[in-house]
Amino acid sequence: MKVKNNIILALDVMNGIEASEICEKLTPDIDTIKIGYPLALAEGLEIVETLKENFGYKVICDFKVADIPATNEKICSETFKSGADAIICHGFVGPDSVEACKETAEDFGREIFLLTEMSHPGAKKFLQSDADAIAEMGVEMGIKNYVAPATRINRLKEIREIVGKDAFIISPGVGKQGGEIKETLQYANSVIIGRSIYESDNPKEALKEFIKKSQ
Ligand code: NUP
Repeated sequence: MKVKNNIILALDVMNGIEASEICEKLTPDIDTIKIGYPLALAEGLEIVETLKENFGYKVICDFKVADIPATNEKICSETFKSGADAIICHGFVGPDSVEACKETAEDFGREIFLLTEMSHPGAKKFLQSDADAIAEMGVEMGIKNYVAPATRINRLKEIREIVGKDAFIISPGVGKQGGEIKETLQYANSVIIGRSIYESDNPKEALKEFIKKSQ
């Protein structure tokens, strides 16, 4: 996946009108959007097609898929049917569950991102101790795309070492969660930024500032 300016916008606003208003301000500096449960539950999955048609974005659905294989397959199918270019899946559920996501993505000609360690403080409690093994599993399974935290740069670096230089890592946690864009982009291919942009009084300026800082 190629991401303009190496910044993916996390569009966690609660309605389609607000989403469109923000997108209008940020185009053309952004070409990839991540939506999650907040906007998908508020507006329905049709929001994916709306964003793609109106703005030409690539859309990643952050549904953190974490169920048994049969259910993962259904979740991924519905998501790809909506037009999503990629879906984020949890790794802790194990290889069979992840394989179901991977195979469904291949059937649709789309992509999955494997979530390793999360960016919030609570991820240290359970997820961190298994994150390296999750990344190793991804490599063994031939997965090319990963999500790893901007909030713990040493962990991001370690996960990069495991997945290798050709893997594509997207990294949330820049801005509101405390991560720095330039440092993060030393190890990640793209950052994911939400509130620091869409909650800003001037989202366009906030985005431009991140682009400047990233250089
Ligand atoms: O580990 C993760 N941390 C994280 O923040 C995995 C994620 N998918 N996210 C998502 O990234 C989170 O749900 C939100 O959509 C975005 C970060 O947004 P913000 O903290 O920049 O507002």
